[in-house]
Amino acid sequence: MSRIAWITGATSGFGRATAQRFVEGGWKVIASGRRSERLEALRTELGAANVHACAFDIRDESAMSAAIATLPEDFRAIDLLVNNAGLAQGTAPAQSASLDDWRTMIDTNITALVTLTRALLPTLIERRGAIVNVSSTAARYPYTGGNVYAGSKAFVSQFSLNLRADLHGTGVRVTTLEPGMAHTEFTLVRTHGDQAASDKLYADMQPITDEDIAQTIWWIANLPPHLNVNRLEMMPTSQSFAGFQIHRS
Ligand code: NDP
Ligand code: 8X3
Repeated sequence: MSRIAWITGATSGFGRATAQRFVEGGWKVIASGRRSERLEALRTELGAANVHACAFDIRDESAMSAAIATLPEDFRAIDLLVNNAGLAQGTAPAQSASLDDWRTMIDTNITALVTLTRALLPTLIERRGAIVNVSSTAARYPYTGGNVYAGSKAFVSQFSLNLRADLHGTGVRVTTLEPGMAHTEFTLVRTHGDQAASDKLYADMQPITDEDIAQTIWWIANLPPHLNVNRLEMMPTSQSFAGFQIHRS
């Protein structure tokens, strides 16, 4: 019988590539996101029997509950939750950032993630399943303009490690995946649709691809059950670290 993964943010980037990888590997996928036409296209591409499309805003708790309650019988035994849906909004420093942007990131990257996780934990425990939470290098390495986005990812990383502690003895595995720069719609979303800014960021270097992430999540999820990857940080070779900044008067 096929194993089942719920992949959030499956309309684009990491989530879509991960859905493709898992169906290719014989799993069935619950694909969620707001853009229903993209979910339907994915379902057509990967086969209606393999994909259940769930179009809802992940910040809407009642829509999430309805999506869970109306899962088809053959998509209920969830073995893997990939908490991938998320976003950055803005790059302004804290003192001039938009509070609306901050709230959107907190509601999506933190509140929605913990809400879905809490709702699916009984099933995941019953199935001795797994959770992969998509965090970021921003969780660990501060940069100007990272503020609430980076803070939200630090939450995701620390929540993942604490989930591991709480789930001790249940057989449920939890991993926090912390990628660096990857070429998806991420920067387009972060800049509120500035294609030139997105193109410029990824120019003349080789970012991580969504397929790289899909292969990594596939590897994590298909390790033998006695192995748990706690935290996996990855970067493009062409990205590394810079020094501290110093203000001189
Ligand atoms: P994309 O913008 O390509 O994909 C983001 C996905 O999240 C989309 O499918 C989007 O679906 C979904 N999403 C966002 N907001 C909501 C919402 N309110 N309700 C439901 N779904 C939502 O970016 P990535 O693939 O790059 O991002 C995936 C994850 O990876 C994010 O958590 C991001 O923070 C993280 N990440 C990205 C990196 C990068 O450099 N690209 C590096 C490190 C981490 P829709 O808009 O249809 O709702
Ligand atoms: C996305 C990577 O460096 O833009 O999480 O924060 S970064």
